[in-house]
Amino acid sequence: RAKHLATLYLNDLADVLRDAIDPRFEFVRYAESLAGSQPTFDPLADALAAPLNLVDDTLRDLTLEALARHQPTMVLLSVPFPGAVYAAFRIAQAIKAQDPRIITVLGGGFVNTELRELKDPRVFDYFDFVSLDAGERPLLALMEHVQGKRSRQRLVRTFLRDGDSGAVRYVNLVEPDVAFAEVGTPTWDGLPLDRYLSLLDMLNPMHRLWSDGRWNKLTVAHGCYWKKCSFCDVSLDYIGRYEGASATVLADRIEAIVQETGQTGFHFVDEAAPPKSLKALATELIARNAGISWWGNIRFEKTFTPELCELLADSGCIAVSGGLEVASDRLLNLMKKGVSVDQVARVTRAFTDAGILVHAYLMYGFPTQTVQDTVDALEYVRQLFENGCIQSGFFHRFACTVHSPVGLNPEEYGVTLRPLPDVTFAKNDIGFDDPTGVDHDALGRALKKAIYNYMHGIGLDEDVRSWFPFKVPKTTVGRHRIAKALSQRG
Ligand code: B12
Ligand code: SF4
Repeated sequence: RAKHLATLYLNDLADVLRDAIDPRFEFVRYAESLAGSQPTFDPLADALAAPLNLVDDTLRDLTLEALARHQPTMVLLSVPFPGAVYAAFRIAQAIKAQDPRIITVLGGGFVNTELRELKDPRVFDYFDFVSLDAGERPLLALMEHVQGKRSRQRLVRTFLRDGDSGAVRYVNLVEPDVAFAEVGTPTWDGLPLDRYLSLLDMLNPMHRLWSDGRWNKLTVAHGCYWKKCSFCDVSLDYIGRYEGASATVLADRIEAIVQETGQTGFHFVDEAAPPKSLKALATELIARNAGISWWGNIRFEKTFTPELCELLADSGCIAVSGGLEVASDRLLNLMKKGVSVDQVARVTRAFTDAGILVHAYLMYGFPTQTVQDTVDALEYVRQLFENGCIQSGFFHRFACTVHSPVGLNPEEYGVTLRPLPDVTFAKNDIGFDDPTGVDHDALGRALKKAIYNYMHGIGLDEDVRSWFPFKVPKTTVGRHRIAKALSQRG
């Protein structure tokens, strides 16, 4: 509670910064709208041309301090989300103003997702190179280029500005990526690990895992072994290219990280950690008596038997999150999730019984979703809480992206895409029309209110219609449907 109150106090300070200095200020998602799905670089260019405010000034001072300390010849900036982009460009701007000879390179999840059709040469006033997808091979090629051992034409998955025409070029000499088993162990060497903010703005235990305290980050595999869900960016390398590593390699990485950081908490940042690898890893961790705690994303698939959940718990698993998406068998089928609501109930209950916290990612507004589907999905969610299957959840509004099966083949999902303007910068979300014509915003507000209360154990025995401020149909789901599914546990 003390930490929560301290976080609220920090949030008040953020309000002061927002009102007095920079209306875009946030601890996370800073100036996110300048970058996310922004077809042109104009908004970001305007923001970067504005005089530095107090926050920008502070960032510039920190950048210059780091330059003085490390004297780099090349600086790599990683932008995972749109909310990290503005700061990355401000850092690059400060570097180039200080010493234009320092080579700056941009990469990371945002770039991999949104900048695949980059055409605006102004980006290269800040960055010399922009790299797509897994960074190891492109970076090795770039280093050889910098050392004069490789021409610009032979770079790997790299955007650059052509010296003669000034136009943006994408160079991709096809070379195999470094295998996941060979990429090595992540390092945090030199970072002030004790000085990151630990925030606790929501008392929900899963939200707490995301923001409070520090977890070593590691992936169990590269990509997703399922790669079928129709709302997911399965056409992108970080989902679509699946590669694993042996339990010995993973456990060696874990031991090396514990040794370096002195910290034993791990967040496996896979989109969906593969159950077979988790089983092998858990067995190895127990054999080595590794003494770590870990959590991560999974698919709620039937391979996670009660016995496997017990094994994972014994190896240090404290929480899992996974997609139940729209709790409706018709829609789970349409989205090719490969799970049913009953199966999710049994799997989540097995995790809970093993003492592992379960968070469900939920979705609304999927193509063809009706008001009845939404009411029924909420009834399922209510029963999952009531039956001790899940302890935490969040409803996200479905967003169609250009890289997902829905965005690529909208007709298969009964929707039509709205045309996009010419894209020279970021491309990701795309508007669509669903003939169902449901007001998902209004329904979404009710869903969010309901789940917030369920997480606090409130309103679990009320009719789900009571959360909606307007008339909705009665649920068609039997009142004891989940209890029945659980009793059929084999
Ligand atoms: C873990 C994760 C989170 C965690 C982060 C916890 C943490 N503190 O680390 C949590 C749950 C908090 C989170 C939150 C969000 N996330 Co997230 N997250 C991920 C996820 C699954 C893994 C990231 C990761 O660590 N990968 C492992 C590392 C090793 O890979 P990597 O960072 O991509 O790096 C490789 C390459 O990109 C490249 N590379 C990286 N940087 C650089 C730099 C240079 C110079 C070079 C050459 C190469 C290079 O080399 C690396 C090694 O190959 C990714 C998807 C994914 N699979 O990557 C989404 C992802 C980054 N998240 C995404 C989103 C949208 C969000 C949210 C906005 C979701 C939301 N609506 O709330 C929030 C943002 C929160 C915020 N602060 O703004 C999107 C971003 C897409 C976009 N449009 O930009 C991604 C790509 C997933 C997706 N498609 O939806 N996320
Ligand atoms: S949503 Fe998750 S399980 Fe489905 S394809 Fe994407 S990463 Fe894999």
